Amino acid sequence: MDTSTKPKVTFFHAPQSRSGGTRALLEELGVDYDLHVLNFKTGEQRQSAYLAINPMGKVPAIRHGDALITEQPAVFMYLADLYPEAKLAPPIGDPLRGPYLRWLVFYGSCFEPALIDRSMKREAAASSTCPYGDFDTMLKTLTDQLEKGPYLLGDTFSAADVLWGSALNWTTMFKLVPELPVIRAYIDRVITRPAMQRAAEKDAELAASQAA
Ligand SMILES: N[C@@H](CCC(=O)N[C@@H](CS)C(=O)NCC(=O)O)C(=O)O
Repeated sequence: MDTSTKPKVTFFHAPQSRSGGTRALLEELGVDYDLHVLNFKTGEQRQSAYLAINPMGKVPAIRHGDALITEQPAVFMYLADLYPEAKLAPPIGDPLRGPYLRWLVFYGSCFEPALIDRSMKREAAASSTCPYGDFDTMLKTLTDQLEKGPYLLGDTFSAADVLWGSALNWTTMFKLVPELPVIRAYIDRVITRPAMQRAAEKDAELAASQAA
């Protein structure tokens, strides 16, 4: 598709939140977008204008033409497919397409629920019924893949690494995930990329301007 004919994406974002990963992806994609900043301190995400975008009152969300997309894995898949020239999403037919989808969805369906149970010190459901099995199995599944490296898809850097690199960065910082050497090395590999650094700097500026 010719990029010039695509409607511009509107990105709904709050600084220093989960939507930071989407900001990093947009920076990696190198595309122009409209930024719509929400102020969590004033509860803007719970007001009717934003609930019409995401009834969950959560970021990230994006609007593209008439399409509204929420939930990080869906947002990542949508954006990386929308801009194929950036080569951050293996296309259908590529043997890496399946693993790529797997790791994006694993984030939302296994990692996040496991993380929240752990942070709340909640007893998880029996591993046979729990969506993530148990925390250690979930984490080992991830770290076994990272050991193969350098990225989740081996030598191919993808949008999945933007999501995971960003998420592991804040979750290790908050000590929700152990900072194992394989995890630390992966985070460093991802977050030192120039686009990731630019996104982090812009986000810090935005947080400072909201705090002022
Ligand atoms: N399942 C959602 C979770 C997003 C989420 O939890 N976002 C937080 C930011 S860290 C949020 O918007 N919280 C605002 C609120 O719930 O009031 C996703 O992965 O996109």
